Amino acid sequence: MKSTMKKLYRLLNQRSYVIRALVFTMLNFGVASSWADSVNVNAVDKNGALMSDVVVYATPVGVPLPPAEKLPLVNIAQEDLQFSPYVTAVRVGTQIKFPNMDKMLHHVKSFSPAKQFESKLYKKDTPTPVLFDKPGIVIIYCMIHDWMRAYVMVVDTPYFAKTEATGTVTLNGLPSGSYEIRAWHPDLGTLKPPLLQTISVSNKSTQLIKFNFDFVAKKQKPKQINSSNSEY
Ligand SMILES: [Cu+2]
Repeated sequence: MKSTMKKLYRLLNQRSYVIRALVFTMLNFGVASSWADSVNVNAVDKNGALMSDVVVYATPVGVPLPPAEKLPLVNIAQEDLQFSPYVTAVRVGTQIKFPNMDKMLHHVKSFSPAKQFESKLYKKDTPTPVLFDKPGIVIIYCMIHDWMRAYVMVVDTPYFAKTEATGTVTLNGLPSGSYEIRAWHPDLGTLKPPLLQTISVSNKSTQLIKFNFDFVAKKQKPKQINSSNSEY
């Protein structure tokens, strides 16, 4: 493969514009088709059941991260007296807004070292989005409804995803190389590190890896009052 590449690069130095254009196209095709790969990840609990709300992220080893692209504005709503979604994964530098879809007030607050913030009692006036500028786990509370929780995993890599009910995610577009793949679920808490596997991604391969958590995930806490009971 390497000697073929060398020949191609040598051809690039030729004078003929046509040959140069052709070789350039071949090289670009090679980059797109065989130098970027995907990793399929399964997350299962103690009983072997597939797990949702698992954040999976890949960090390249010994290679700088690609520069941050324009990051999307992310939403975590308060809806029917719950945060939705319950778990969110974002790259460092992402802004998140917290719209209130309910008819009552919420008071959103985080005490987490990775991001402390507070948006006091509000209804329709969505506060200014919050910038998540450090990696780490951020737990978000409502100071009025004590069962309400949201978790934000802020990661320093563009390669991340969250499992839905299928318990599976695919990380796409990983350039060849070594990666640390981590899997995190809110029930690990903030003290236990994410589960970790190191893998090597190479040409035209789709890796399949599995993370086994040693617990059964608790459900998002149910709301504890009837929304019509309270002004709040
Ligand atoms: Cu609330």
